[in-house]
Amino acid sequence: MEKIVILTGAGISAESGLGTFRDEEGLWAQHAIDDVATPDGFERNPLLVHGFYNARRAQAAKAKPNAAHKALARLEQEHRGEVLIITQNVDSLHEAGGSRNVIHMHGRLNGALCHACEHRWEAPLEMTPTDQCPACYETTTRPDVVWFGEIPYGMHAIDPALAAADLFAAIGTSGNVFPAAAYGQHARRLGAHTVELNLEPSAASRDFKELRHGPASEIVPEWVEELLRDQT
Ligand code: BV8
Repeated sequence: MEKIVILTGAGISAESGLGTFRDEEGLWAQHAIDDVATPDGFERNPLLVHGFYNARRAQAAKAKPNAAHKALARLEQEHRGEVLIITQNVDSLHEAGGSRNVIHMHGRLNGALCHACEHRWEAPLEMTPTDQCPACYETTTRPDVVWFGEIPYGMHAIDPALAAADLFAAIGTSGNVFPAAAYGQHARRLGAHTVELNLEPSAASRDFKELRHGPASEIVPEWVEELLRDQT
């Protein structure tokens, strides 16, 4: 398996203490998606949305990568071919776990963006609606994340990577958010072997040839161990 492409979602960071979205006590249970993860929601109430992201930024700052993040970094280091992680997560636990080749398709909690001049910088722990953009001084700053209705980042790199993949894995994602939720079906149609590693079957399980269910911190290291053993 030369080229390995791995899509990750909130489930890979669950055991690091970061909330998922759709589990019963998940982030969306406490906040309406429309209010905190859409441009209109931000327009309506920037203080509420900054508060939502400030709380997650503070939580993410204390979180540590778990055995699943570290196993994927080991795979990138020891696998002979290329390993690319496409993450829907806005935390930086893949990088903290040692992964280098990571695309944050839904943006990053630690990123800040100016709506007026498109300048990007490392976000402070707390962002407020009156922050000034360091480049144009407008008070049009926002978290550099991709909200519903906005175009995900990295599409120019993601599509060719899916086409070239020999192995596509989805880890810790419920398969509810597009375009990521269609990547398994897409990669399979383009010839990749597909595997889903998740706590339980997802909405996209039928797209995957191989299903491995259980906590990521257990099943991901096992899976990586097998991949590296088979390559010798
Ligand atoms: C787009 C922001 C066009 C950052 C997020 C109607 C109107 C408008 C749009 C649409 C529409 N219908 C469909 C769409 C498209 C829309 C969409 O998909 N809507 C859904 C709700 C139907 N998508 C968009 O708008 C996207 N943009 O389509 O632009 C376009 C597209 C392509 C090309 C050109 C143009 C933008 C989507 C991005 C939205 N932003 N977040 C943030 O706040 O974090 S989405 C949000 O959900 C997060 O990014 C999150 O990553 C993502 C997906 O959730 P998951 O990661 O899967 O997390 P979830 O909780 O759902 O699942 C966790 C899983 O882990 C579970 O299965 C659980 O069992 C498992 N798990 C739990 N614990 C463990 C575990 N697994 C293993 N171990 C454990 N311990």
